[in-house]
Amino acid sequence: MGYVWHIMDKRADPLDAHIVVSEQERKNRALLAENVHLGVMLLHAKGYVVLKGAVPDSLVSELRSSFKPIYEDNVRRLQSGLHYTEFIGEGEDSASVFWERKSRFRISPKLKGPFASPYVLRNPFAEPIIAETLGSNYYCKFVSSDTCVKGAIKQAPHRDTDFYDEDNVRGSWVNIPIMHCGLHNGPTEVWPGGSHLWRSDKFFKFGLHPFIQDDVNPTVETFASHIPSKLIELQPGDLLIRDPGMWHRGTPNPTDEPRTMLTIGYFRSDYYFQYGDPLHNLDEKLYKALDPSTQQLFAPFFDKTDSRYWKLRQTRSIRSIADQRYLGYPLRIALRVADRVKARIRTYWAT
Ligand SMILES: O=C(O)CCC(=O)C(=O)O
Repeated sequence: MGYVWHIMDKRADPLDAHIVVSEQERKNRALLAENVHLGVMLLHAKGYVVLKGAVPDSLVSELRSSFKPIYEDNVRRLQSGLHYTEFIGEGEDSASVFWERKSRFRISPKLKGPFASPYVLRNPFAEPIIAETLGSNYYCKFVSSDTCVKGAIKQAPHRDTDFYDEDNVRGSWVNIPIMHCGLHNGPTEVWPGGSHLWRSDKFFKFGLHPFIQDDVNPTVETFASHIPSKLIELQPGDLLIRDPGMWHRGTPNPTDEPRTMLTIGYFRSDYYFQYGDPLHNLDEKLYKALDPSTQQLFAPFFDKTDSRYWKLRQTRSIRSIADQRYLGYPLRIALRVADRVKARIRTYWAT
């Protein structure tokens, strides 16, 4: 078989076996067919796949140096009290939109400079794997990032999307480390091998709700402790594709240096994911300046004839009220109550 494996020695953990993009594949900007097939099957069966050498070193350096002042500016805004981040809030002229919870920053950069590179937005090596998984007309709902700083807690194991309860997965996440995201600085822990394909009925019946991120979730934690997990190490140049349904969590970063990876969310064209806002990344001008291959990923949000255009604006209107610190309070309470009622109804139907 022509697969290229990255195995340190014969006793190595198979979960450390990744697809290494060869020199020739890099030159052709395309994976060999057998690596595409392997990538699709790993994403399908294991829940994630790592492509090594999928992002040029020079681009990673540029991403890192461009991200640094954005992060520092956000920290300044946070420390000065100018930015109320439980709900997103936005500085109009800013290079990003962000929120922070328990020492984890979610920063959505504007898509210009290195952040607009096709290697970031529609990576040529990830593209055929995602297209096979989601259908070739998949779209991008957000380009965000996960920056974990000292003080962050170990998150509860969680899914980023609801149970599928059907045959199709609905999305794929791409993580691009802009630095060494190793075992030393808060690696992502994953529950590989099918957790994304688990169905909801027993979970709801027994009160296991795997949707809490930045807090504890003892029932889910106990359950997850009986199932093998893996801490994922990512080097600059690596690209991780993962199923947002795969159970995972962020872990603490004990170092003084913030750990950042970009997180990009893609979805099947027939599924609308509520979270994420491409207008945090793009306005009309930035959208028009995108490379045509990447522009298409965001087209639903700039085309008035597409229902996703209107759904996004409707969500934005509700959020603009909810985001107001005092005036939005009743609406925030109502939304939380609605979530709880929904969870109760699901538990009721599952029992
Ligand atoms: O930062 C990480 O390693 C993962 C964060 C995460 O899983 C999340 O916030 O959903």
